Amino acid sequence: KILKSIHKSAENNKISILNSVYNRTDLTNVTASITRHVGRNLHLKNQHPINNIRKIIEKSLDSTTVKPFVKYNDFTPVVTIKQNFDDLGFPKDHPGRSKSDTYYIDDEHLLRTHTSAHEIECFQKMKELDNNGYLISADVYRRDEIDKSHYPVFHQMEGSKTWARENKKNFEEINEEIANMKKQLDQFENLTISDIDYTHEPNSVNCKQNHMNDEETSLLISHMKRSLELVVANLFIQRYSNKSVNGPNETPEIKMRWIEAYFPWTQPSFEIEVFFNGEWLEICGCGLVRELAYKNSGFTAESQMGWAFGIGLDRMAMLLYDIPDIRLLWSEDDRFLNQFKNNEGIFKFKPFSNHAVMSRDVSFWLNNPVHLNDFMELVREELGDMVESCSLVDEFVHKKTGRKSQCFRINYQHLDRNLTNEEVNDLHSGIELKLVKQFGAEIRN
Ligand code: FA5
Ligand code: MG
Repeated sequence: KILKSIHKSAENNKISILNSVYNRTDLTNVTASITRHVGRNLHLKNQHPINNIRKIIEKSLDSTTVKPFVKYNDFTPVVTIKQNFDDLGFPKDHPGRSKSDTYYIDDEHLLRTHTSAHEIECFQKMKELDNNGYLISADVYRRDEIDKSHYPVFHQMEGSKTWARENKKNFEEINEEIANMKKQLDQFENLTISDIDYTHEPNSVNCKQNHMNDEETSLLISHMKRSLELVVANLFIQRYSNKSVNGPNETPEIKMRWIEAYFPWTQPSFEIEVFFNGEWLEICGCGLVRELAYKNSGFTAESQMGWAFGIGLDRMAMLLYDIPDIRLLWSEDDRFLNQFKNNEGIFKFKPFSNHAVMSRDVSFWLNNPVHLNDFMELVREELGDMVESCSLVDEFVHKKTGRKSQCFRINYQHLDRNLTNEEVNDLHSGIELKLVKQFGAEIRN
């Protein structure tokens, strides 16, 4: 019996992901409900909406340039802290690094939180390949809340283009490509883009980089913006030209706008937003690659100039196909998958069921604070995809004891069938037990 328990605890101290085994440390917070998603690769799954979006974006970007972008679509999701954060210039106290936001495997490894984790290695490969553009698509992992548009695993596409600064020929090429893209953009009727003036005081957060002059900076910003405007236009035009989406006489306007942003490895940085169903949605971050990133890739100081972007594929898929719940993207149900058979275009998804949502609240006293994302993780671990959403509905501190009380509402819903009252009650008791065990919570009745 003792031997058995020793064996079990030794196993519990290890995590295995993609044929590698890691020893748990104090930093480890990745769970089985997360590692189960590794290897699903929805961005490469034939006739899947995420794969369709990836291909449309790849095609759009390849149309802007003579040499097609090099595609990297199967990088492992296990990366080092150095790759995901350090090499990209993330400050040591950046919130993205915290255990509440990121899935750590051990003291050195984590599940990448973005495709930018591969930027440095791609810059390095670029030198050997004699190609100045690449695209990466991959699964990424973030600890987050639970609702219809958030899932701890999603997919991003990253891309970048780089030129040597001293080669005058490159400037001709860039100008030609910009002119070509403008021509393509002009062909879209019903496209409105609102740009922002880029006139920044030196040394402001989003000013140009020191080693690049004004001409280089504005040329590259223009090349980047036109490339990404084309990507967005090519995605939305497919949706809007589909008569199943709109009435036969309607051609809605594609409206996008540029705003300023911040990323540690780009400067200046921007985001593109699209006006959709009455609101502005942020869909893509980008910027001019910082000198620091090229230097970390082994380039001579000040020799390179380029841009990079990252776009979320799941959110684009949900928007463009009208997919109402992000969990559906992971469904193996024929009623989901069959709608995408033999049609790689964009069309309106027909929801096939709306199984009952059953709500249960849980209230408890806590002696120590628990991060919201830790609560979400416990719920995910217990319920998997049987939770539609989960939120904190009430919170207060007892005046005398100083103890905190929290109340969470869990909305139970199975994607494929109705849950019974009994099932939900059992699941909910399971959550209560775990709260007591993991967080030392005291359930209030
Ligand atoms: C990034 O991840 C940067 N790596 C993007 C980048 C690349 C900037 C290269 C500059 C240069 P951000 O966290 O904003 O940035 O995510 C980028 C996109 O991923 C978002 O615009 C959004 O479309 C998508 N995204 C982010 N979080 C989620 C989420 N929880 N669920 C679904 N999609 C998400
Ligand atoms: Mg963002």
